[in-house]
Amino acid sequence: MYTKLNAVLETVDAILVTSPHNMRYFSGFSGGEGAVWISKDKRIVYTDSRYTESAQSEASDFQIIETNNWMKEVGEAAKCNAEKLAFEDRYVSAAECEQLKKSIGKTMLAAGSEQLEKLRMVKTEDELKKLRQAEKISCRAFEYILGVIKPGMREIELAAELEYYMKKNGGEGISFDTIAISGARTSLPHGTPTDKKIEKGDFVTMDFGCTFEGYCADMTRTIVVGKASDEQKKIYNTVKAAQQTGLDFIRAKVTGREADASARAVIEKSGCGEYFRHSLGHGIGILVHELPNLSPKSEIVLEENMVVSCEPGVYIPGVGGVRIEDMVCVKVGGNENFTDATKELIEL
Ligand SMILES: [Mn+2]
Repeated sequence: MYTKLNAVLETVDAILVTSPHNMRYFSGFSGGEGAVWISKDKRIVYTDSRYTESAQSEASDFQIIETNNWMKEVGEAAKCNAEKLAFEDRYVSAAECEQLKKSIGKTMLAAGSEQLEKLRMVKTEDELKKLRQAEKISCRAFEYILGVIKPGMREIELAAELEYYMKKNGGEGISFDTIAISGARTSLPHGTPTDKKIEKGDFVTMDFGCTFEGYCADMTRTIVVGKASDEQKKIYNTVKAAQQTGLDFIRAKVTGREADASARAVIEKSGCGEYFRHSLGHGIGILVHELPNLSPKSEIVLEENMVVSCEPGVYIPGVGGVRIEDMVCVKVGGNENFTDATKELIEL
């Protein structure tokens, strides 16, 4: 992936990568501690003795320098080799930035986070395989959990069951803290699971995903425990129709804003517009939230092999909410949906 940085190296002499996810993406090194230096003629992983061996095998195209003070080493390299050094301005703390400035002397720093993030938007076939697999394991976890959910079960148990299943079935970790909420609490778009017991008649919303070889899954389903009321059916069907409209719209050459608007129009028409207050979706890769955003402000034009979520929701305070989320790969003229779990209203 470091070859993707050639475009950035037209504008700066070297790039300093320090966030764990970008170190892994651009060099292969997954230890997360240290720094990666990439210039036209040098590729270096700086890390300490705990990671030397894994760095050597994971970042085989890179020189590995074992050090307890990478900041000092980078400073020396910058002084000799770089007038202008791009760094991850969104991940370096103010204190580290001060230290870095002292260490590199007259070398100028250039903000690089946004450029680096944009390089990750279009996925390779290998990345798509990993994302597909992560989502597949997560979909199987959803099917498993349908046989487990019962009135009296606590939200936190439900979250634990989902995570346990995913790790037992090929997931290496979780993409983010599992959301499993029930009843009126489903009006909280990002509510965290509590010891509230699931009751008959509750909506249950589960937003979750595992990681597979460093790549994140992300999906959401809402079900009803017991018979759905007419109001619950109405909310569910509105969100389902909006989600389908978004899925039918997402393709190469449309903007994130247009994709968002397509699904939002369906919810607005139903009279629930004020209850859909987040954006339609986001990019997914080594981070569960990355570019491009599908939001009213996003002018990014979608390209083939970007991977995005499509996740409209309606959340009515005091009543409850529904979100349905799939993860799709943008194609010319349409998209490939990685999420194969049913969206029929499930009444358990
Ligand atoms: Mn999501």
